[in-house]
Amino acid sequence: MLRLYGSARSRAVRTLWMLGELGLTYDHKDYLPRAPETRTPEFRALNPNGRVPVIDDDGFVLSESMAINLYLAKKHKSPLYPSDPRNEALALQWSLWETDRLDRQIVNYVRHTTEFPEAERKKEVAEAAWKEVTASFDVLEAALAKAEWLAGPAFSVGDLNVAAALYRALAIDTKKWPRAQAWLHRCWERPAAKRARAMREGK
Ligand SMILES: N[C@@H](CCC(=O)N[C@@H](CS)C(=O)NCC(=O)O)C(=O)O
Repeated sequence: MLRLYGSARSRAVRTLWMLGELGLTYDHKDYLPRAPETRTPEFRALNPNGRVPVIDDDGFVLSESMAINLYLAKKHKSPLYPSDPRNEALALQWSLWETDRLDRQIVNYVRHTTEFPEAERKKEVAEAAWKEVTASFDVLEAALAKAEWLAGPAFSVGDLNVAAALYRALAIDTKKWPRAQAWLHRCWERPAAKRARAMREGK
């Protein structure tokens, strides 16, 4: 049995999107980040980092949202997993790039401009984060000027991983990067993406 630990209101939304693309059935432990259930010895045994998402696939335990999606797509021989080694490498490249260049940066930017209560917002954190977000969007824009998708001729796990991680970018002004904006919306228009988004937004 496949089990997913992690609420849609966490990076587990990325896994939920992939599970939807693959049409898999799974047991969902809908744990919020830092919820008491993630502080138990049982959960720590699954992920010593105490973070979500984590999957348990018939005893194979895996954390890190990007790795989980790459694993699931490959294991289930999904067309979303590039068969060409170069496109496979590009899917890895973009997943790792996002984790390094955008993941925390976009979260910090949105938290410190809108999500946190005003008293907790730090202008200098938001500004530093925005600098990195804009530089990364420039990179994405340039890549999408050369190709419609990030890792080959069609939508793939590379696009899914980056677009899913950019959930918060759906709510910010990205018109300075028209190709990246259009690509992001193309990705999130997919039925599995819409379902994951609805779970996150409680619809
Ligand atoms: N790089 C990890 C990050 C996981 C992560 O930071 N998850 C957050 C929720 S989105 C969490 O569980 N935080 C709990 C904590 O900070 O203790 C991934 O992509 O899976």
